[in-house]
Amino acid sequence: MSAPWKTKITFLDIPTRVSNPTSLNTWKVRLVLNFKGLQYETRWVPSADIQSVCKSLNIPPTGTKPTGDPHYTLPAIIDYTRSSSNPEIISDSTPIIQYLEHTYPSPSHKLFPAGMEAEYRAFETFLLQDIMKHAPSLWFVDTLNAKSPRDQADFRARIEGRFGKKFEEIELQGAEREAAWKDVERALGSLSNFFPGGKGKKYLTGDVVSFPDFALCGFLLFIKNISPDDGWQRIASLEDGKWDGYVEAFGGWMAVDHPPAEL
Ligand SMILES: N[C@@H](CCC(=O)N[C@@H](CS)C(=O)NCC(=O)O)C(=O)O
Repeated sequence: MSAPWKTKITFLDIPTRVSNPTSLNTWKVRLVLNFKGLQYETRWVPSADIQSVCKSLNIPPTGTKPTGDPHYTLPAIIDYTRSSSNPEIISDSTPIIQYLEHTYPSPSHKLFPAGMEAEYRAFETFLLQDIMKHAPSLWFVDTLNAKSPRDQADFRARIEGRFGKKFEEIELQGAEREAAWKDVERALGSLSNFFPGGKGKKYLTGDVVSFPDFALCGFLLFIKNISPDDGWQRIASLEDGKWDGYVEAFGGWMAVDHPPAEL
């Protein structure tokens, strides 16, 4: 879908040492930027620099750390389209997508069809709580390995501080790991309960893409990019390759405008 807007948007994403970005939250926004055909330029910000860069650009924090300090995260966008001196500055993936949808709507395609708000919110909570709760147990080592050497040191120190144990001891092994995977598979298998109208269709809610699809595809791209030979193989083998086909349906919206500089 190509848009009539000539936008000037800076999109802040996190570089990795694998061939693609890996953050599910930044993918969610990048997919929407591409889907809407908006012009943007990626600014690559190593995760160790997120706080300092966000502060310097007046990007608001998205939460509060357990210490009470503000928590800065990516994605964020700075939209200079309407004003180069007073741009719109937005953080947090869902508010960013709501802003993009409101500011650059398509007359023929609503990402948030009316009346679906409660389902969408419940779905986001489900994705974060029922699936991403397993990230430390199943995917932290792959996440660490995908980061640049400097970000690896930063991530390791933060995670070990938060969990109070060595990084390598956080992931589950053996039967416990298998049980966690089974729970992820169960959760993925139950997705159609949220959107019964999408059963057997191309996207979650039916034949056209809508907001929850970008969130789900962001998660699937996270796994596909951090663990192409293990985690992704496992997900891709479910339900006769359903998730592989699902991600393929986003192929046109996965472009990365320019790669990160040498890490
Ligand atoms: N609620 C935020 C969460 C974003 C988030 O957690 N981003 C991660 C990357 S996937 C991040 O920036 N982490 C940096 C940090 O925790 O210091 C959103 O949906 O955008």
